[in-house]
Amino acid sequence: MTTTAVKQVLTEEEVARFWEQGYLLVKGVLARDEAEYYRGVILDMVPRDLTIPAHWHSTAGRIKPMNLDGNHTFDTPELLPLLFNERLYAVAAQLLESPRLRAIDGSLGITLRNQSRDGILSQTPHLDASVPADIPNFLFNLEELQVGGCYYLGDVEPEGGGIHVVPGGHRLVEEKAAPHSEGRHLYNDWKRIDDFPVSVEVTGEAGDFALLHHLMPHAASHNRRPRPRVAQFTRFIREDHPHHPAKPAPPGRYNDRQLESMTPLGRKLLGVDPW
Ligand SMILES: O=C(O)CCC(=O)C(=O)O
Ligand SMILES: [Fe+2]
Repeated sequence: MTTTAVKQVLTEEEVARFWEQGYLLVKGVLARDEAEYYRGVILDMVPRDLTIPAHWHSTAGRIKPMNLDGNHTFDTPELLPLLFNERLYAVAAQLLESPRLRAIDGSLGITLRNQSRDGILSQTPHLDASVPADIPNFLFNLEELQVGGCYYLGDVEPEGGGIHVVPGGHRLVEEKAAPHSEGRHLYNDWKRIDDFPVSVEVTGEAGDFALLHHLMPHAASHNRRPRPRVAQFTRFIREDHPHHPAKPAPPGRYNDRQLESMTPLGRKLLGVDPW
């Protein structure tokens, strides 16, 4: 077992802002040309005749590629490195106060220009917390925390389909859930947060990462700009997570090409090698 020190990549001010606001735009996680590369890989998945495969999701201009088996993780050798970006990992390790993390998710989203007059949001504000919905309440500790969000693989200007968040909303979730015996089940298991303060759009540049606390109410928004918003979602949890304790990747989980694309850090974050 090796112990790796947690590198301090965020300033004290950024760390304080994350805990206060519940989100942080991490600038320049990818270089602009890297972001453009991943953007191209994802856009090339869309059939050029715009026939959207029946097993993909498509809602209000938001296209979510899916695998045939219903899994939303895209871990091809081309996209896999997004799950083990060194800088983003260092940010997550600093916030989670542990170097021993797992990287999860790997889902994708393409938000097309959409003139719907049906409000600003294309989703009800919700949580995707790292806590099973049958658990009575959150623990509100670092072991249970999940930090994650989306890489912006192109500039996201105002009304460009940026993710919406409620500044400080994670603290409001805790305030409501903590004293309640069934806090995990409020707001329909936190899938319909309908009376929280107004949300704001997280804008950013190609290569930035919108990082959210897992108790941050958030929602997708309509894209009013011509260019699609292309995003990849990555999340981090600690190896000692109370509900998802780390297990090694089962033999055969990754093929040779996937294994070749993994760095030593990637192998640990994906459970191929132990920490
Ligand atoms: O695409 C976005 O900006 C957010 C999507 C989201 O939160 C979700 O699909 O759970
Ligand atoms: Fe979500």
